Amino acid sequence: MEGMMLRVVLAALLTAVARPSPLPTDCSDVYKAGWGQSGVYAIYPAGPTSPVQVYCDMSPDRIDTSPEKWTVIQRRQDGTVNFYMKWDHYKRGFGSAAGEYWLGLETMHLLTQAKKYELKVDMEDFDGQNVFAHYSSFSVGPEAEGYKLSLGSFVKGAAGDSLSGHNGMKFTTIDKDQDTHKSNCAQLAYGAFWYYNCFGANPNGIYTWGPSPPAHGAQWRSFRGLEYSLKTIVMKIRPVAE
Ligand SMILES: [Ca+2]
Repeated sequence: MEGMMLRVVLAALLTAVARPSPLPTDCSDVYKAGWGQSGVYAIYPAGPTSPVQVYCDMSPDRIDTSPEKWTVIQRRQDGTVNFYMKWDHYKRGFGSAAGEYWLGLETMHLLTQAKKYELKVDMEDFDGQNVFAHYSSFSVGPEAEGYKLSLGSFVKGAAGDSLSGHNGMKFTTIDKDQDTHKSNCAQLAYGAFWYYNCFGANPNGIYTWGPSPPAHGAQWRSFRGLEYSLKTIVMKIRPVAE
């Protein structure tokens, strides 16, 4: 009897030790852990030894006012961070989660293989117009497949759909050409993205404060066209159907 009791107690102890720690993998988890303010948080999509700084957009939903729990994966807002970077930077991420940054393709892959996410792209021009484009799903494949983009359907948004053409494309940087153009679109467009031949959206293009030479800015074709670099552009994801 005593031996059996001991085994029961040991089993209970082992269960307690083996239970995974409640480290957040995204901003939805951050919110569930009790943090409801927008700001910079650490998430752990690759496990407890690999924290990643991220900006969580907890701004209230316009309809039911509950926080939206978006995980920001890319943000341009003032031109302070150089986005004309090479493959290794786009793989690992760069910039500051408190300002402009790119989360990193590997982290995007880890996040989006673990849960199904939707994507919203917020943008603003220098005339104060705020628009967005919302997509039903967003995921990034493994590095072995070139971090291929899988994008769901365009749901809504006054920005219009300038991203669907990028669906199924591998990621291209100045030093890794995986696009369908005979040249390298990252070199032609001064950016890095899931280019095809070449793009409808160039959110990582050179920050040029408004009017820009054709195909040189942070651009969204169906909003301000390809001769205008936006004031802000933010890509953010959250789990579908929560
Ligand atoms: Ca090419």
